[in-house]
Amino acid sequence: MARIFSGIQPSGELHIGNYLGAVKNWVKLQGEHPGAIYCVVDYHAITGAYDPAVLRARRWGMAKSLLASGIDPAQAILFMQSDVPEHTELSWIFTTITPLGDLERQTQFKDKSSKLESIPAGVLMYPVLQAADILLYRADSVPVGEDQIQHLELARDTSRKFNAKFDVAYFPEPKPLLTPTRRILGLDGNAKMSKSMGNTIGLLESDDEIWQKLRPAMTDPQRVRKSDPGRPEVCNIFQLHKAFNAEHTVAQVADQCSTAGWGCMDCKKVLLEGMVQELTPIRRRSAELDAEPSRVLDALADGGRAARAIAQQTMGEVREIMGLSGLPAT
Ligand code: AQP
Repeated sequence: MARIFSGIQPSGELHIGNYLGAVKNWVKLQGEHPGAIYCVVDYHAITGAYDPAVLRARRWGMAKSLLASGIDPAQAILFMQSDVPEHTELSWIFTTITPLGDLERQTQFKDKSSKLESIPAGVLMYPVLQAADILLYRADSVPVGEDQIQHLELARDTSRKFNAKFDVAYFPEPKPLLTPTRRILGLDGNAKMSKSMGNTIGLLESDDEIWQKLRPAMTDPQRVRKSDPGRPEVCNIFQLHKAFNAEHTVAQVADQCSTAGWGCMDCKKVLLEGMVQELTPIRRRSAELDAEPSRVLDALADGGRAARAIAQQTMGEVREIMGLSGLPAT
């Protein structure tokens, strides 16, 4: 059976892009693949400037939001990356087989580094640590959004290089598991919805907060007046309808938009209803966890122990393969 691993950075609040592109799929997969492994990748969230108090709150908030979204510690392993030091150990080993040019070619590195005056080496090494995150559990299936495909290619290359260098068939070649909502755009309708871009809808926002964001959100730019027929296929709001509403509602929205029956505000109100229906149980579970924080801490402690047991076994085998343990042959 496939071994599932995926991670999420505690670099901000869990948003509907993360949820639709990855986390909703994690919840589905945990039922089909007992022992699926999900990680809050806090070491990935420290490559830029940050405030330790904010990071502390975000690590906790991310773990809580994942549990509220439906990650079940009885089915899946949920843990904090920095609780399992083997991630950084394997990452160092992988830096010794990763060509610098492969890292410099990564789109995310080019984007992030172009905005920085001084580039921390961690920004360049990010996909090496990500390869270690996945391969430490010898995972072969990684549920992610579309933006992670290039990083996963690098993880596959790393696996191949390690196996070839030491003439073993030890690491698998991890494949992405994508959803139909693999790339959610931000409310500007241009860039990817992203924690760092401020164009998100948080999973725990109230109905009113969501509405205040939906009201000005970009629709079909050619639809100037309510009487202009819209083009659902180019409208970001329509894409969100497909993610949050049932097929018959989506069909009605498409019809009303393209015949100018509804204006964009009417359409956004129907979207709000669909979102509220999906997000209300998540917010309720989050409030329950706020009232009982030990449930989050216990889940992370149990998950950390289970993850570490697998990680230690892998590292024992890796050290053996690499000549980093044992006595010389006589
Ligand atoms: N807009 C998106 N649409 C679909 N999937 C998305 N994911 C992120 N944004 C979208 C997926 O969510 C998972 C966790 O992502 P991450 O937090 O580890 O990294 P990210 O992709 O860099 O997320 P953000 O929100 O854009 O964070 P920042 O701004 O900190 O860089 C991944 O599976 C990702 O594909």
